[in-house]
Amino acid sequence: MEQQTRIEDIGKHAGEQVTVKGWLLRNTDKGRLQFLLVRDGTGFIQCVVFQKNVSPETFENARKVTQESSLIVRGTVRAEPRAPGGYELDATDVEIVQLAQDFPITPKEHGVDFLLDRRHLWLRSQRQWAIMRVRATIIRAIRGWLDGNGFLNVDTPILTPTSCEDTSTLFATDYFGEPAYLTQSGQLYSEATIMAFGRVYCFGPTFRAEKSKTRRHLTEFWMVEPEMAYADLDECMRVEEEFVSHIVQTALRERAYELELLERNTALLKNITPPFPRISYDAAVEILNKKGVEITWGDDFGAPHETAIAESFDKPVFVHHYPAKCKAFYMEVEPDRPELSKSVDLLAPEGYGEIIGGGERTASLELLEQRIREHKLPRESYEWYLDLRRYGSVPHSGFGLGLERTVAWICGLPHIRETNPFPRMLTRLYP
Ligand code: NSS
Repeated sequence: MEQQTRIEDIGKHAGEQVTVKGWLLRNTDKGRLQFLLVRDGTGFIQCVVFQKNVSPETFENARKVTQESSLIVRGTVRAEPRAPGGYELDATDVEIVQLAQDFPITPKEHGVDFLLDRRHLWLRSQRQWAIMRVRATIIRAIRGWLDGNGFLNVDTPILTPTSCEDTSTLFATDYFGEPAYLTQSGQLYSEATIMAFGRVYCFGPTFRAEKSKTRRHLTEFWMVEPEMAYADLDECMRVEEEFVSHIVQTALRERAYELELLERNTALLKNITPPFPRISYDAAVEILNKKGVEITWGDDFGAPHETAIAESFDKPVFVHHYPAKCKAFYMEVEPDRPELSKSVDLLAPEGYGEIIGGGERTASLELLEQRIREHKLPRESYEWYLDLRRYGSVPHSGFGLGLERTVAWICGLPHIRETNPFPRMLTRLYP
């Protein structure tokens, strides 16, 4: 096949003849001049087709090519400071690979359900392109930071016999006559692998049958979960702030063009550097009381609470020491105040809410057995997990960062649905 130049690399070929293989995003007809905005997956370039410089066949192709037709354009790269990427292509040849008819997503406004039904086509838009490129960079930043800071990637199963979080959000399936559940979190398994490898992380899809329709919930989302042996709650927060700052700064550095396309106010993100403010649950309740947001001590925070707390800070804020009764069974307790757990959530600014949940895990066998009873969990299924407290139990901590919520925040998106290539929600399993 004829070699193609990626639009991303077009700047290296100024003045040269190149071949671009892609699709037509849109065109402008100026009579003897045709402007074709072409995308190839790596970027966008305006191709200028001037009637007097090309064959009649090429000019006719440029005139008749429709939105989302696949095409090959040959021409010379010209620096053009006013063009978005800084370059244009003076076309000498336009070849149509397939002429698309009536592409359903036009530049006019469409409703979100219309677009989600056509997600397989919607992904081709400039905005979705930008979001997925930021997402991929965030994934690379996540792995890069963990790999470079002593964490070993040890993945955990997706089909599991038990729950890790709230049993009411389990997706059940039939495993050769036995019930099995899609994983809600790899945490319990990572607690096993740290005893073999010290510091680990798992990173993959997780599932929750969330019955509520919100801007922050998917039923299938990706979570990265670092877990650390010999680490307390303080160390957990220290790692989180370094980790999140690295992710944000990498996205700013490597995806400036995409964030500009998304019209993201990046000044707010430049500020995301360690340390992050830390407040206790008690102090958070005080902030809410002062602001007149209704809350009873002991209740978990919902989205409006999280937004109100985060408004007082211009960086993500740690809220630690939640009441034990609003957190999962595995949380360590605070010895001086046993009604509190050694838990910590990280709340993102600008109303994005909780992006990380985590904390210190119960090290004691007796307390864990008691919690399993209190939460009415089937003890047999957790026997292996109890072994971790029987054989060399140590203080340990970890956390889970929701990829899609992080992408929504960094891209400045109003809803989580655009952060996943094919989002799964309460009323959506298609396409
Ligand atoms: O339920 S979490 O708060 N915590 C855990 O699952 C722990 N087992 C993680 C750990 O310590 N290893 O979920 C963690 C994060 C949360 O802060 C969100 O960012 C994200 O996972 N999350 C979600 N994102 C999108 N949709 C849904 N439904 C969702 N639920 C949690």
